[in-house]
Amino acid sequence: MQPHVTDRVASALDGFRIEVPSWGFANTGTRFGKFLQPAAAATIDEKFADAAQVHALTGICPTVALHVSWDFERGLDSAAAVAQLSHRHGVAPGSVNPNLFQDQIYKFGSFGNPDADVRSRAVRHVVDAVQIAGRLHSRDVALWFADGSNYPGTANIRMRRTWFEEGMRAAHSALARDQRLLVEYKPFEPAFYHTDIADWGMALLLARAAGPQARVLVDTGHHYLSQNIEQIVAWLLAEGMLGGFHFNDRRYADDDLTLGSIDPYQIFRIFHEILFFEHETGTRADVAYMIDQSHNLKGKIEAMIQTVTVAQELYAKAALVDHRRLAVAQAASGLVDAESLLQDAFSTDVRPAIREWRTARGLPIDPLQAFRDSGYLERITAERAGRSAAATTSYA
Ligand code: RM4
Ligand code: MN
Ligand code: MN
Repeated sequence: MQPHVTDRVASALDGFRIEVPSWGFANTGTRFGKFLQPAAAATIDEKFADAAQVHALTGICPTVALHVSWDFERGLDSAAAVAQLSHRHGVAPGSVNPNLFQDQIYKFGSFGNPDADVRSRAVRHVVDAVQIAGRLHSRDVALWFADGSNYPGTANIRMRRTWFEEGMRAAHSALARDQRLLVEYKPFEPAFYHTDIADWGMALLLARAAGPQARVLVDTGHHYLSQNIEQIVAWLLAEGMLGGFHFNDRRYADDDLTLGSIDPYQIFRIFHEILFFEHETGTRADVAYMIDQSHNLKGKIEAMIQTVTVAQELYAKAALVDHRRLAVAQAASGLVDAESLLQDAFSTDVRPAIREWRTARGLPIDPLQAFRDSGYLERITAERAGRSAAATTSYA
């Protein structure tokens, strides 16, 4: 391996962290059913334990995203216990995600519900989430809304937009100075006619309306097919409004497939836009990298380790793009030269450099193999089998 490749990969990876989702360790399913795994985590204690394995083996996942209704049994009153557990397992609480989509009261929406009482309960839930985040020293509260309608004419789209603005402002006003509100968008599902925050433009406008500490969250699965996600990323960076990512891959829509399993070049291009921005501005993009995947068929911890290593590889490849030469080629409209700089970086095998990086930091060179050798899966399978199959700690 050329020394400059090893060095560039190493310095890129030193600055790369990615957050794992608590719900990715729990039993989840499709609309049609769940296929239960005996090793699935059913409690927040077990989720932290599993996340800690991923962090111990990869070294780059120190935080865990939490969902309020799945991880905090007694809401704010559970915060101290959750903090204690995370401390015991050596991983920290990450983004806090309110659940505004599963309670019966949200049948016709949360922030966009025509019933003012439901709207204010939804806002209260978000304010609780902000307070939970405060107790846990978590910076980000990430909002995803299932709000929308299924049939034309059934919802006042403009009115709901106004209610959303009101809700966002109320939520923002609960933030401490160092906290952020991240606004996620999604074109459809569960609503199939209109979704209140359907795309990045709507999320951007609502984040602006919310206040100065709100940003947009890009979930890679939440786009129409063939949409140019890296362009959205570039625009949000230029606007100073990119807050973070929920990474996953998809073939069709919000499929929650393993990152890079379908289109690794897409993720590479996203990372490239961020690193190119950082090179040009001489700043570090303040972006939270998070995984949002729930594995129904793959082993959950294995899938998470696989995801983290793929993310690392794609980030390392993107760090190999020669920005100076790219700027020259772009300025001269040297199309083939410019494109080749991306392709060359993408086709570089960075795995030897990553192995060196791991060795130098005392990490296993093959985290997946190390996990298989550790006996952890066998141990939790035996411990967790036969209990809590029905525990609702995630969706479906
Ligand atoms: C949604 C969205 C949210 C996640 C839920 C569980 O599709 O991606 O980020 O919190 O799923
Ligand atoms: Mn998401
Ligand atoms: Mn999703």
